[in-house]
Amino acid sequence: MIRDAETLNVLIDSLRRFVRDRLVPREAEVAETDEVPEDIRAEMRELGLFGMTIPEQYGGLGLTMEEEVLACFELGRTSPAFRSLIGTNNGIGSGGIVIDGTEEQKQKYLPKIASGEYIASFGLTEPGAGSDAASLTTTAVRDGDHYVFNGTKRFITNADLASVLTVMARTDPSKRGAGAISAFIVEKNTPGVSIGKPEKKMGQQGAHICDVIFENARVPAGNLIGLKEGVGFKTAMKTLDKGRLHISAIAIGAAERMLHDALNYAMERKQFGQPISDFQLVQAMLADSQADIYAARTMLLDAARKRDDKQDVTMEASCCKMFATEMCGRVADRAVQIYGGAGYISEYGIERFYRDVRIFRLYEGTTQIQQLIIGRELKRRGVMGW
Ligand code: COS
Repeated sequence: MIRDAETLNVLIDSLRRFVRDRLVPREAEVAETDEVPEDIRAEMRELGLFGMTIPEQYGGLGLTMEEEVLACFELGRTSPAFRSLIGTNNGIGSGGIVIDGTEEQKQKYLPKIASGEYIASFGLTEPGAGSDAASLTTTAVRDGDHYVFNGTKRFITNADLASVLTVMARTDPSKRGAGAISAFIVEKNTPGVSIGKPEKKMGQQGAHICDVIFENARVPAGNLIGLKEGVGFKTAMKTLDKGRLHISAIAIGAAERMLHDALNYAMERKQFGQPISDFQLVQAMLADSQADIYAARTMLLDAARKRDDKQDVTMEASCCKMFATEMCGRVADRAVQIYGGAGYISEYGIERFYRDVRIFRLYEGTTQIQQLIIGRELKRRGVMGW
């Protein structure tokens, strides 16, 4: 749903210029320094990018899902590390509070997340609980007006920069499974919360992931999201349904950028006396990529509109996440192929994208988890309603 086309066009236009003129020229620097520089962060705050999806009454732009997807197509067209900095505030880091938080929790945290004063992270994954998220073992045991946290979260995006984290923990350690999991807002400066060193990764330098360790950390009972125990796994899954649409849009933006770069390269690079873009085998790779991107864009916009229409999009979100991220991987591979030997050399930039986009098929649920969810939903819903 687009609320006001004119206002949205202004936003999309300024995002396009910001990405093209301010972010793209800094890509190599961010990869080299492993950091998004402060002047860029400040510009992101000024543009309201930390609060794109947070409702307007809490200081955000309140974008609908369709609007968010259109904005993310633009943001996706540069190194994913830039998007990662604002990604958790707009998605999994704030989603639990937006979807299931109490009014008091929203008023306390969302304005600071929307302005970028706070970075928000999402703590679901653990050393022993990745795809099988419901097997998590971090505990949060009630003790008077507090819950006492113990355990370790792993690969937590932006944890080193975060002020607050949405953390899923087991409030009834005697019970296994999803029903004993609750979601909390944890302030990082809580005594007993510590952050590990950023991991060395295959790509996306400038975006950090770290362990978060809880050792008898006492979190106020008022920070239990929605003040309801036992529904934290559902909060996490609802947050991920939306997050998967967001990641799909970023993957599509990245694929567009790689196709743009590969096309330009193919039109300039001459072999056998002519630009390689004149060769039909190169055109086939360009054409397959364009058709792939078009298909992903179309399906994602459809899913986003369905979500805005309050329909259940669990299956559609998984279809989009699976198709868009696998598609992005195919486009990355073809782009490197079109560059030939230069595709393997750092200074051409395409090998960096090739590495950067590999994570899209892993985080917020691997392709195999998306297949599992689609399979389950198909069994539940059927295909044609007969
Ligand atoms: N929206 C709302 N509720 C949901 C839901 C969704 N999308 N998905 C599951 N639930 C509910 C179920 O309805 C069930 O509720 P009841 O107990 O009341 O029936 C409960 O949550 C448990 O769900 P389920 O039985 O499906 O859990 P499983 O452990 O079998 O599997 C999967 C869930 C595999 C789908 C889940 O663990 C998953 O998505 N794993 C990947 C995690 C992930 O993306 N990690 C990335 C880390 S974040 S970067």
